[in-house]
Amino acid sequence: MKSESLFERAQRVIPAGVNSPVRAFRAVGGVPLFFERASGAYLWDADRRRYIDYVGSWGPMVAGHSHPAVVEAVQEAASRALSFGAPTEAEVELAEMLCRLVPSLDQVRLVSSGTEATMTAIRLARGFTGRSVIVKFEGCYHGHADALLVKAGSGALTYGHPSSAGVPAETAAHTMVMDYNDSSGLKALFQEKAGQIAAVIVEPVAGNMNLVLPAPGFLEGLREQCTRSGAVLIFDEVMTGFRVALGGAQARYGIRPDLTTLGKVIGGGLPVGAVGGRRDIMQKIAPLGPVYQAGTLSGNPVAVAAGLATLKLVSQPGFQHRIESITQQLVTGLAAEARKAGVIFSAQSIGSMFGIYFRDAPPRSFAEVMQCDRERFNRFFHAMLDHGVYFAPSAYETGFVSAAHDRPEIETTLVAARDCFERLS
Ligand code: KE4
Repeated sequence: MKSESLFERAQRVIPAGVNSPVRAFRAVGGVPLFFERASGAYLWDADRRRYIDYVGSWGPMVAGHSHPAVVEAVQEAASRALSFGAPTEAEVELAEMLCRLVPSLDQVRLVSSGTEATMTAIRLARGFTGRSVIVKFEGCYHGHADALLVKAGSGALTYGHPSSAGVPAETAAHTMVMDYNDSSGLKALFQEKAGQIAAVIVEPVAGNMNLVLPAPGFLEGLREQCTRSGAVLIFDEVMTGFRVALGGAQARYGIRPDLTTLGKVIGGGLPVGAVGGRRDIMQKIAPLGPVYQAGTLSGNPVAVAAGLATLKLVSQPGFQHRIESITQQLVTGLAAEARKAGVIFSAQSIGSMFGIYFRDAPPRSFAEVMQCDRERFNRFFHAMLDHGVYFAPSAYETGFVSAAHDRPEIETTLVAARDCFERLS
């Protein structure tokens, strides 16, 4: 296999042969696939084998791979310039579109990744409130900024510990890690530490411990506690933005965060992130205010062109409804095939995101995610890969459907799943 020889070559010059850990297939075992081409719902690997793609580059490819309108926009922008390091009309147009589509955005600052967006949101919240403590949730991932690579402390109300080497304990000490969907725990926390909390950052629909939906009242409780205490509520919608609904999870659940971070879809596959929200908070960012933030390629014209073209496609009438319906057909079909084969399995979807679980019901918390049968997922992952169906190479990742997926792709996936579930039972 060409992927094998490429992987050997890659490992000589790139740590673990990959530029982002999850790509190394260490969670599922085996040799990571090296891809060469993508179009619509499909990928082709270095051996020219075709796969139906349910990773979608971890979210960005919501319109389908290499959509002609996006490729054309990128080519046109690139033919004029690759980068200025100066303002352009296109980035104003993108900022205006984001403020129009996402209810809570008064203003927005473009950056080049989701990590940059969340790192900036944390610094903004601390600069705006003058407080230091950040609250996050077990199982939620917000990129790899030091303050967010923190795992739960020993007691429910104790400060966090680094979840990565290289993060100083003093940094982690300002971050508290709570249980996702634990509204009562949150109330206790605010009773004890309200005046110290700069911000709560949350994935309003969790997508980094597989897919976990917010329990009724959880997001409302966050909003209420933050309003009452003056803490900044940050919705990390890097993944959920334009996937859960056109205006993000905040539009679907009717909750108005103070800051929102975005990424993935808004770059259409090229590097774009964004942090935005209440004007009074955004006015604190340099060069207007004392909170520094900068980026050589922020608002890059080629990346912005890809993002604008993608957002124009996702905001077309009927786009969200159609992609949500296809995603529902996928998860309903998978659950039916597993039931027929007698395999303990469940699945759910929201918008164009879906979760598959080797557990009798979709998990509602990090602890329940840990009850999923990971070994069975890994066998299912490889069996489906042999059938030309590419799921995320980890039991703890969300799946993504694009507008290019239709009945033929769903049917092919379900026929493959039927065989794989039978082999598992
Ligand atoms: P990036 O820095 O990778 O652009 O974004 C970080 C990030 C922030 N917030 C949320 C909710 C995210 O899901 C992410 C990144 N998501 C992962 C997928 N689980 C990216 C894949 C990877 O790390 O290679």
